[in-house]
Amino acid sequence: MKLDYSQNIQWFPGHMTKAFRLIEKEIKNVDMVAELLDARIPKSSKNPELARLINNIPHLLILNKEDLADPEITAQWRSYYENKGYLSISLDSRKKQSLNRLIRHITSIFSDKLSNNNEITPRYKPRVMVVGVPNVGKSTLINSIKGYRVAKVEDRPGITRGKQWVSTPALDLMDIPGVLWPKFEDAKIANNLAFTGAVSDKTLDILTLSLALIDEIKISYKVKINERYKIDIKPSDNAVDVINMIAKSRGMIIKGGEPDLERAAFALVDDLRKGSLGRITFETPESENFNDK
Ligand SMILES: Nc1nc2c(ncn2[C@@H]2O[C@H](COP(=O)(O)OP(=O)(O)OP(=O)(O)O)[C@@H](O)[C@H]2O)c(=O)[nH]1
Ligand SMILES: [Mg+2]
Repeated sequence: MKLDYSQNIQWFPGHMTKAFRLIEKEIKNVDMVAELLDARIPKSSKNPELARLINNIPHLLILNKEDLADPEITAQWRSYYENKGYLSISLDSRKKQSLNRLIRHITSIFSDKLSNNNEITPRYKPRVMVVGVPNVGKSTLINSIKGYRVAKVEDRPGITRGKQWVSTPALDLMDIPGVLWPKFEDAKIANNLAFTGAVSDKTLDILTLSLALIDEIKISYKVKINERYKIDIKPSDNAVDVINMIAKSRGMIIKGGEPDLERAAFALVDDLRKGSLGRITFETPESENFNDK
């Protein structure tokens, strides 16, 4: 039996309303929106409100952190979105090769305007707004395109707090704070965003989150969990059994000899986020049936 490990995640603090208004206001000053999705959750990390704001400018979906996601499923998501009329690319925004591909991709979209550049008219440079959920890698991408650090990056959500234009030889990029949206369809989306680090851990109960995580991956990624923690999950084991097994196997014990489930939970969530469990994707286009542009 699958238990319900959803928790009431508080994920729309005041600064997000501000960030969303910033997008609304600035969208008329750009030629294109590049929306970063987390390749492990290409549905849950896609902003359902954004399409409404984008009129007649290209909307590129960048499936970022591809190094952490299952490559076959990433390819399926790209075709899924391209069939719906989006432009798409997948990458690891920390890598130079990825960025060269991205710059070529964007400049090809504006090839008409770029070919009109000549010595008399000023060089045309596409202005790109980089949006996405907190912690998805927007500032990392911008720093990589720039070639050195111009935007603050940390492995927790909520780092960028205001708008910043960054000018590079090929593109002008706008870095903005990460945004989530006030409404969400179900607890699964909230959990997916929390697993991958888009929601501040301060608002989460990590043990509850780890149980939901185990429930999501204990069948499809059983081998990876078994290998990582040197355990042997049986079909009858529930999430609580599994977190107990991880704690015991890792020698995480509290006074009185009981397994330290809290510590095991932190280790599991941390391993997932760092990629130590291997490449894991939480949703496939077939498993989803959602209304989209
Ligand atoms: N594995 C992996 N990690 C990445 C990738 N891109 C970014 N990161 C990491 O993700 C974390 C968050 O990156 P940021 O660039 O600060 O994310 P952001 O979207 O600007 O976050 P906010 O400003 O909080 O909205 C950092 O630890 C980055 O090193 C990627 O492609 N792969
Ligand atoms: Mg940032």
